[in-house]
Amino acid sequence: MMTDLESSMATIIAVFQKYSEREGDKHKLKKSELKDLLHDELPCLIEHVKDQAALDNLMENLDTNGDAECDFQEFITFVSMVTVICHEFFTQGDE
Ligand SMILES: [Ca+2]
Ligand SMILES: [Ca+2]
Repeated sequence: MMTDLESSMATIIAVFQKYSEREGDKHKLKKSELKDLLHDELPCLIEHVKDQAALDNLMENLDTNGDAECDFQEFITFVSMVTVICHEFFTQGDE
């Protein structure tokens, strides 16, 4: 029996793998896989990543080791950033 947090972490890993294993390196997201993931899993966010230039820019920012792919560590950094922004959004005005 997993806790909510444990199952959330397992879900993030499963979502990453679902897209990363589609093409090329099974453990990394190439740009087209990242695009599909954002499109299907973060539809609100993709509103801001409409054109190719915005996607290129996002990939460049995520790809901290410069191998032109997004590995799990780079992905989870991105997910935490987005989660922090969501948290701020939902808690603003509390104080
Ligand atoms: Ca891949
Ligand atoms: Ca990378």
